[in-house]
Amino acid sequence: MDVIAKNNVSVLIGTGLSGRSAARYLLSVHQPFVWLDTRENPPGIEEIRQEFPSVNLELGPLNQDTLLAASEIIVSPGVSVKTKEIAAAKEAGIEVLGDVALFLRAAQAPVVAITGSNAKSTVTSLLGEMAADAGCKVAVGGNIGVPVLDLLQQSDVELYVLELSSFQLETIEQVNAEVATVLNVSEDHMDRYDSLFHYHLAKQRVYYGAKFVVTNRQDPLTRPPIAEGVTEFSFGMNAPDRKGYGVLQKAGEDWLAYEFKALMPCADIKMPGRHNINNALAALALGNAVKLPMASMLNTLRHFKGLPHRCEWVAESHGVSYYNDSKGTNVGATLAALDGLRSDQSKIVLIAGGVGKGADFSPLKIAEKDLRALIVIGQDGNQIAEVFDSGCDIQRAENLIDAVSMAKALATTGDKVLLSPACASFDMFAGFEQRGDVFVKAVHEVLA
Ligand code: UMA
Ligand code: ADP
Repeated sequence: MDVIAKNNVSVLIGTGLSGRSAARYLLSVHQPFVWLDTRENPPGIEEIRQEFPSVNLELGPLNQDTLLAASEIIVSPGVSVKTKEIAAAKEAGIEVLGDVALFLRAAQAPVVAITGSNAKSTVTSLLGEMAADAGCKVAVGGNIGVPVLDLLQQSDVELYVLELSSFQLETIEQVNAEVATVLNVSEDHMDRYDSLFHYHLAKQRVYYGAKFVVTNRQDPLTRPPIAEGVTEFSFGMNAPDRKGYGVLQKAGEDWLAYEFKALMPCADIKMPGRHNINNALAALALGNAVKLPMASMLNTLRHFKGLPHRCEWVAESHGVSYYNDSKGTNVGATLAALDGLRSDQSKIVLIAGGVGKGADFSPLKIAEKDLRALIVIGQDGNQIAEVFDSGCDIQRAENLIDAVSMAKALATTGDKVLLSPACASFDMFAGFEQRGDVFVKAVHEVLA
């Protein structure tokens, strides 16, 4: 340990977005570091060499001696802390942390910490918009795509709204958020976690040190293990109870409500799909905890139309609407999208498939009654097809343009065509954005 203290050289692992952001931060605070990436030739390495000419880079399999000589190890979220060499360094007493922990050490404003298997980006952006609309100087970042350390460059920030993934939470001891939430928990990243239990444990870390917590009444896995001394608000699509946000009936209409008070008709929410009512309620609960004015938050709900690739309305033709939910990358997300768009009067043609990440697709079976047809694509599409028997028409497409043409032929007036793959996209696309863009283009081409 003495040697470690004398060296005072950090090791940074990962040359991706967060790694680069951390490297800039370490240089700005004059902290010496060695920069590692487990890949011999990580993407963008030439630009990195140009931007950081003075940094010592070690590429390829992790060198145990380099790690054991570190004063601390800063690990990018894409690299598991269970990696043999990192685990051994931790065992030897070296602190292992991530860019979010570095950020939390330096941040000077309250933090809203948002995690969950699904809806993180939607709720994070919505809350960011609510805060900005209320005149608060807010900085939004994290897993949503803006590395947290970049947020420190913004001046006079009054509130940080952070989307945190389970990967990021693995490397934080205490988040100490003003308010923290686990929005929902369903299976994801089973290629990185031993079980749902371990994934759930990582998510629960968001609550460590929180002043307020926001939980989902309809998902017990979102409850913190011990909530003593912490004020808990809840949200859910059912009638709210004490400190609860939920849905009440008023004059035959569904209204957003807090405790017994109806706030606004759900129909006034601009975001599409019933599942977004739940997201609106979660954002209201978080906003309330950081004292955003209710009237202003409700106004935001009237104009915030949601993020692209999340149940995004694309087009309508012959009474059939097309939705792009390319961000539906796991079973829970696709179930929420199907439930959000379902109606007793019509059916859904679902386009699904891609890289399954070791998921169990059987929960999708519950939606069979709502499906006009299932069109599978990609590497693990057939695994999804196996879940359904004769309840709906099942076809296989080799690409999205064929899938959309098939969907058009199968849908009847009033139906919805939904791309919500329940899978990652990397077998066919660079990411969910590209998959969604290709789908949107295919819809316009097929309908032209
Ligand atoms: N990698 C290696 N060796 C390394 C470092 C990385 O093989 O030494 C690989 C990883 O396994 C991964 C890829 O490189 O496949 C990128 O990993 P990274 O840690 O460098 O990722 P960043 O570019 O820094 O982006 C990360 C988040 N990525 C991951 O957690 C994988 C981004 O979330 C996040 O937006 C960004 O930091 C800024 O905070 C993306 C994501 O997919 C959107 N997140 C997962 C999700 O949402 O499901 C958790
Ligand atoms: P994340 O950042 O957690 O991936 P997003 O807001 O990007 O979350 O939404 C991803 C997908 O999750 C959406 O495309 C939709 O399929 C699904 N989704 C949205 N809201 C919910 C919800 N409340 N519960 C479960 N799934 C949801």
